[in-house]
Amino acid sequence: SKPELNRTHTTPKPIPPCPEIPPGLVGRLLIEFSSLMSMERVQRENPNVTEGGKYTPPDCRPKQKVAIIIPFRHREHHLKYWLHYLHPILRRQKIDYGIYIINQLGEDTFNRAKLLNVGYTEALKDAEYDCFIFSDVDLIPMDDRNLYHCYDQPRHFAIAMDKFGFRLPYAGYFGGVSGLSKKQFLKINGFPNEYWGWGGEDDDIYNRITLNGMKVSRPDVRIGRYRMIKHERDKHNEPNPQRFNKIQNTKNTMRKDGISSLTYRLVSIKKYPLYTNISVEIGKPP
Ligand code: BGN
Repeated sequence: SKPELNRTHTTPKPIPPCPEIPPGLVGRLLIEFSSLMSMERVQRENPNVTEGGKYTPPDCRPKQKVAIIIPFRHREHHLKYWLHYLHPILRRQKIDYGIYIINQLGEDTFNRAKLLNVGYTEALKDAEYDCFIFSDVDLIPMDDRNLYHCYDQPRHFAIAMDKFGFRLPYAGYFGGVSGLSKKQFLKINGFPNEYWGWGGEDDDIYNRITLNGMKVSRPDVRIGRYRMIKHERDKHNEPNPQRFNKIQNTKNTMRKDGISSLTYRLVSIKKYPLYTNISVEIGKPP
């Protein structure tokens, strides 16, 4: 039999579960978008992120595996800042995560919620995620105590954005950054596929949550603060004139329109050092 000393040397240390509150958080962060940013710099800053934008804490076992889904088209400049700020935050938060950019190909009308459904589906083909965080590419949390994992109820993270004076714009707001467990997501049949153009899809998701007997969970208003990167209105994402009617009908549409009715054409999956890019054709409004 081997001597005791030798055995302690070769047996891997058991890794403890991650603590409820990560010890290395710093709290309020300085977020600005005026310094030059390059992907090479962000890569150099994040050598521990593995191919496709994956990370697992080396020193503890997280309870959840989190897919971060970003709907995307023509926002390369914003993506650099998002990766620059979020990778270090998520690392301090001890999150086991992967980053998925869901890129809508072509120039037909943008469809944020359908891209989020695609992200959910494609992330699950890649790994066994239990939690899905849906984030716009231009939203950066200003406090790392806003933990990017899932909660007992569907979570709204971006509750105090600079453009709304660091307050919720209305009680049922669910836009910007939100998170649902796999179970919560399936309970609402995912997100609507039929909101083409800007607005209303987040309100439809909020309706789905409350109509299915769940309640939105939110951080403290001092912690759920966000900076939005300023930008011009996107082309081919005009305000959807049907949105006012559609959000009145969630109860009748949610069972047929959702993850159960999702169709799209997968064109490519590319693994970059800091994220996975999934390019898809999702069609156009009827
Ligand atoms: C709301 C939009 C949301 C958007 C927020 C914040 C609609 C539906 C008809 C009222 N909802 O008014 O989609 O996230 O503003 O900009 O337009």
